[in-house]
Amino acid sequence: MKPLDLIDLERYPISDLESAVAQRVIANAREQIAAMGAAELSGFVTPEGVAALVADAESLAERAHPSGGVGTAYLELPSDEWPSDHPRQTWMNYGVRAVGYDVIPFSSPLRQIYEAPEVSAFIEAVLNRGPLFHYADPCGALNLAVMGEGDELQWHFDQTDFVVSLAIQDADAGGDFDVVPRIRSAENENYDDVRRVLDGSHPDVLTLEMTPGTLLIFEGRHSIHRVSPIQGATLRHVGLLAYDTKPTTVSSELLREIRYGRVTPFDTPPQTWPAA
Ligand SMILES: O=C(O)CCC(=O)C(=O)O
Ligand SMILES: [Fe+2]
Repeated sequence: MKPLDLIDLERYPISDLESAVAQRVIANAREQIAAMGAAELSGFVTPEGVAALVADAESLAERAHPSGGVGTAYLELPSDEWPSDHPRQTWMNYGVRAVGYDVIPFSSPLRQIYEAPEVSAFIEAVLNRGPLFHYADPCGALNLAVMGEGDELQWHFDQTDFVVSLAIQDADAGGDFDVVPRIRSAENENYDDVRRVLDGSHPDVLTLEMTPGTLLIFEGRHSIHRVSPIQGATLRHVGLLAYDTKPTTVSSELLREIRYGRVTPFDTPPQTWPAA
């Protein structure tokens, strides 16, 4: 299958962005982002495409590097000046396994979708922030995030302006993508409301469906979000497609070490998993 064969081109005619249908899809996605910080494009990948992505994810999952521990909503070490009950000092558990870009073979349908120029052009049109580039990090540009029983991602704000994710497989229970849209802004941290999210008393938590095949374009810098703990034996698979408005941005070596267990990427995707 070619990458565009995996995508529902009738609903999402991304190879003809000037068409009336594409223009409507783009306008609708922009409205969703303005209202809730996220555009949820359900059925972006066809059921046959999802089946191909699931088979691929199942074969890649054993290569995923596990990381876990505790983190804060701000993804940084808090300074001691904050009181111990402050959101910046609130530690939460996380656990996730990641397959890095350098390990994903050229034949992977996930990789083919990421590398299809039509997909990038469509996302660029929706975000409307000028030219977009594939993230330049050899490990971080494209990830398969694998989450199993007990894995979760703590409430956090992203350090990037946007994240594009592709839902591949749901867990039996849990693994929901929960979000409180636009809870903070560049001018106002709104710690009182953030505290309510962290202690479970915030009234306006939205759960986004993320049915397999959904493409989610999400602005996470100002919208706090989490992945709730996974229950059951079925793995949750999500593809994370990274872009940047600059062509040269890469991850720090520390982040690579934590997330992928190595600093130096493979030159080409290895055919067999190297011994540890
Ligand atoms: O796995 C997901 O659905 C979201 C991941 C996420 O929030 C992140 O990578 O920052
Ligand atoms: Fe995030």
